Amino acid sequence: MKYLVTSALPYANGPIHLGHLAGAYLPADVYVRYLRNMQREVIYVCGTDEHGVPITINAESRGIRPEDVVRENHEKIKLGFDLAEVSFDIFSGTHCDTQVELSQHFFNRLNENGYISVREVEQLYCEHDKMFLPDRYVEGICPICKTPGARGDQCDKCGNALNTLDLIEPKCKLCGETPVRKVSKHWFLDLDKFEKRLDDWLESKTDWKSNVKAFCKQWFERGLEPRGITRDLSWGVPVPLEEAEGKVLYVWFDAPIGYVSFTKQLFAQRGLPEDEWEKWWKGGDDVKLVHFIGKDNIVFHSIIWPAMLMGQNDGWKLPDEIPANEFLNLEGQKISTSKNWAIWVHDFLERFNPDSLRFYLATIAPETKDSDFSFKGYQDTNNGMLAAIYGNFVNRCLAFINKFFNGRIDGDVKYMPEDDDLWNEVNAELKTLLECYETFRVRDAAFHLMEIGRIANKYFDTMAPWALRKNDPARCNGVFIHCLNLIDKMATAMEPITPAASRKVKAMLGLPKVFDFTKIFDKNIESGIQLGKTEILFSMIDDDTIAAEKARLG
Ligand code: B3M
Ligand code: ZN
Repeated sequence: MKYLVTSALPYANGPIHLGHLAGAYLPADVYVRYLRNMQREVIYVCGTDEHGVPITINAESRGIRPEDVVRENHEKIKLGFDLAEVSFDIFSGTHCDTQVELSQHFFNRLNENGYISVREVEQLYCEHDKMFLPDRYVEGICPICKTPGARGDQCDKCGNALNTLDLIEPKCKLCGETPVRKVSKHWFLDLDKFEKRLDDWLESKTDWKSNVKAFCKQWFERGLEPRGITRDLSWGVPVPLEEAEGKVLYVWFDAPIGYVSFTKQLFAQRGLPEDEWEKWWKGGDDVKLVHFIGKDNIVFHSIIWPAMLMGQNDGWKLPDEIPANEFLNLEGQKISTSKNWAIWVHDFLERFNPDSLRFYLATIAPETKDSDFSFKGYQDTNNGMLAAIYGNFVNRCLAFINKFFNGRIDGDVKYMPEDDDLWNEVNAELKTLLECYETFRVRDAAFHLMEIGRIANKYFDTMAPWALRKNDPARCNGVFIHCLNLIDKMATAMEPITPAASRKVKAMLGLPKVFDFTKIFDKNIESGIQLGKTEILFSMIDDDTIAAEKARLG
């Protein structure tokens, strides 16, 4: 079995915040690291989503080109992911030739296979700017709550989704003039033609998360209808038809195709044969395709994208798993980039340890319902769990061995029956932990990791090696061999969530930085071990630091 894992493509219209990281990237990265540690074949692909109207509006308002907006944000997003140690095999972007080629191919196949229809649609047109105005290019008075400043697609005041043509006194956002109504031709994906196949397919996914199932059910109850997949814009993938001059594919049509383009680019970079990517995307049951997303992307990944894949009629895989997460709030409020109620990943990680952020986000992962990031929670998790349980165990053991044994455990070793009890308990936790990783339960994984830390500290306290050192040196050695093996197990087991700390611990133990889950129940350390240099794993976060972070919000 091969694993093809993706995370939702972040829009190249701004940096990513902690809500993004917690929803679609950290859980995927934990899963991917787990798979790699299980020695399974896996690729993890992602990149920025670089088309769409918000990017062109942003560019126009700043008097720069969409390319520039994209490049600037791609760099910031990538920096955030690098600092957070999200381990993509490739992080590309959709504004590229591979994407144009593949997206046009997808469109053409759907068209040839009879899944695309054409319609005339009435739209607003600006005579001054000589262009059709996509919904976000129009502002006016909301027809529902009568507040001025409503956008063509939505009124922020009353929250209702709007139809651009219903806006009262619509104005072009570019020049302020009143647009006229004009008919434009658009192409539609006939989703209705996939209704039965999609429904059967979704029905077969009995173990999928309930949020995904519930969302799809609503859609089927309303009935599937053709969806517009073209826009009157110049920024995007041109519609590959002569009569569609000046039109591009809707950003949500080309975005998921990015997963395929990036796979193709990845294998090209690796110097593999041209058709390698097809072995993955058309690899049938040999491949498990897993899309990690936030809940706002469910319909695109579980209905529209599968329809696009089905409609190719030539052996494309359908998603096997769609772990969709709920949202992360911040200090009890919805994250809002416009109100500056957000924490930017690239900025935050200039000041904080990525492992402690990753671990805290794992403990509050919004898996079944929205959850809340609080600075107090972050501080408590870092200080009370990572530093006080994991860090403390590592530190107390290594400090003792350094102080009394010069960093080396040597000579006779005595083991006792209670050591077996220790390992029975620890191995049971490890077994559960692997199941959590396999089934995308990051929150539970973090819990079981701390359980192992608690068991380890309890063993140390009960064995009281400080007394054994004088009375029974061989038993003291035995206890420390177990403790060092516990440290080694924890470092291995925690790698998917706290990779940097795991690398540090391996170095402190004088071991190679290998995290092999297929050998997780074997013990690596015996008498004769020489420790490497020790360092602090997690430092405490104090109240002033937290107060300063809070003051930055809003
Ligand atoms: N860029 C939407 C989002 O970031 C979109 C995801 C595309 S995944 C193919 O919410
Ligand atoms: Zn205008």
